[in-house]
Amino acid sequence: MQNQDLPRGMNDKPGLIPRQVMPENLETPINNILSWITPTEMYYARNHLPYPTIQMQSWALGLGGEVEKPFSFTYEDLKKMPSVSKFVTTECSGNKRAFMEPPVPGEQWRIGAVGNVKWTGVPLTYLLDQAKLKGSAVELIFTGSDSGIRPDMDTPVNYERSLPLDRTLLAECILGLKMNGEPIPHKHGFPLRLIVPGWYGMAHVKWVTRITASSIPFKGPFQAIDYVYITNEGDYHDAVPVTEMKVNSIITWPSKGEKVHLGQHTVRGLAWAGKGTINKVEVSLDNGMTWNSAQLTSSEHEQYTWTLWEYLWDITAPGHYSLLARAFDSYGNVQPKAAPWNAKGYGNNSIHQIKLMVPQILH
Ligand SMILES: Nc1nc2c(c(=O)[nH]1)N[C@H]1C(S)=C(S)[C@@H](COP(=O)(O)O)O[C@H]1N2
Ligand SMILES: [Mo]
Repeated sequence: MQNQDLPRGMNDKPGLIPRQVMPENLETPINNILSWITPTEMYYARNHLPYPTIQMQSWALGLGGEVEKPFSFTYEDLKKMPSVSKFVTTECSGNKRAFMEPPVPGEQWRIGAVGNVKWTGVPLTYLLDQAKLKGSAVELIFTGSDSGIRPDMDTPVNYERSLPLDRTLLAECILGLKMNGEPIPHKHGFPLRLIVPGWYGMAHVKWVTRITASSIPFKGPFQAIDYVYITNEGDYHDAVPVTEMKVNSIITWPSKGEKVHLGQHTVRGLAWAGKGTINKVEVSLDNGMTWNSAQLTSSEHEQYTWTLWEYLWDITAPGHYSLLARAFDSYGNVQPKAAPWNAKGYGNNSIHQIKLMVPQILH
């Protein structure tokens, strides 16, 4: 049963932290998740519009625009096509927005708008090769089935995003049919979802129903108003599109306010990057004065996936501690103390800080 059949209002992701009720936005309680793979029911949900109703009897994926041979594929057609699986860490570009200083509007994500799952589906280039793109095509537009009114517009719009016609990028993309080995749950894009490894979440269009090759750059609201880095709200003259994920990491243990006592402890966390892989993670126990190498403990050090890390912390003195963790990627990028502030609060890869008070042992 797809969970679109659940009675309206029934919460099928009870373990998540609500950030907005309508449309539904839920954050993963990431401190509680110790597995490399995020269990599907614990995966964060980010929606701009109400969930769509999908009629499978009439559902099809259309492929048109600047192509020699426009196509329409059924779900059954897609299931018979060549398929690949990829583990992909996807972070919402608004993750860590709650830590932006000064604060910015938007969903106040803390550290849990990120997850790592196995996606299985049809390579995007397999479909493109059948439709044969014309030389005039410069972008591909992916249309989601969800539609609704944005607060800043009068007429309903669908969630739509484009990708540049960059062969290297497109060769990595999957039209996902399965998430962690099962048909994608309704909330995560059933029956078909775009996966763009290494890019922030907004590019991974859910409920994809149409792909349009376009001869002009796409300027839809989820492309040109949302998901751009700007420094003054309302001023788009120097807007830079949000694309690849920046190198980032979080401390998952201890969490803020955790009771930690003298003795040996394992500090734990996660680190990820966009195109690169994680080379190194360092931990500081003294607010960044000195740094120590953490151990990368994932057996999988694949591109596009996060790495678990840990650091043995021997606390010999009570007092106040400020724990920091910073990740380095294979391109030599490192997380900054404070990421560039931007009016919409995207791409916050600032170093995560946990402040703790270790008490005296009372005899
Ligand atoms: N159709 C559609 N696709 C979408 C969105 C959406 O609102 N509608 N949100 C995007 C954003 S911003 C993110 S971070 C991811 C979230 O995917 P999830 O809800 O499966 O976690 O989906 C992306 N794809
Ligand atoms: Mo997002």
